[in-house]
Amino acid sequence: MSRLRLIIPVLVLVLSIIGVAAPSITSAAAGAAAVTIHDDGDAPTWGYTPTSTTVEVGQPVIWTNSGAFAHDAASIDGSWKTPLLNTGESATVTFATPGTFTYICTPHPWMQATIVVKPASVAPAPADPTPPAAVAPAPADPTPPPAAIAPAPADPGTPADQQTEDPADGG
Ligand SMILES: [Cu+2]
Repeated sequence: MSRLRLIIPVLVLVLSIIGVAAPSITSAAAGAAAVTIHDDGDAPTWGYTPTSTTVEVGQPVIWTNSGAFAHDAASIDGSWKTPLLNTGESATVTFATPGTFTYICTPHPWMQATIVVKPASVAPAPADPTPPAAVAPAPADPTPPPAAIAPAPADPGTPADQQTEDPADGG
């Protein structure tokens, strides 16, 4: 019984951990690619990080201006352009067709980087998947304990009380 007394609290603990600490990973921009706009240092070093970003069709790209000046991202073929972003602002562009787009910052055209858009490889995941059913924990020890070893029966051939005459007695 001492074993059961140990297993039950452990099971309760495991279940509570599963229930409380199950990670719920939710992100508004799930799957988005992030590009940081920076303008620290000399102007010629201003730019985008990373300088080449690869996404799939339908996967958003988010530009965030971490610099002190206003910047944008504008495709040199004119097909798309973000608003002018002030410090801390961001803009999202989602590409509907594959292609390679070199883009620049309109006020600072030496700032340049590339977006590569590939065809979508898989069907988009559902927006709100139902959470998976909780998995019941496996029993701690599924094998039954070995059968108790029955005590050997008392030897029936041994007389319980054998009286012997002591020949020395009264001789
Ligand atoms: Cu700029």
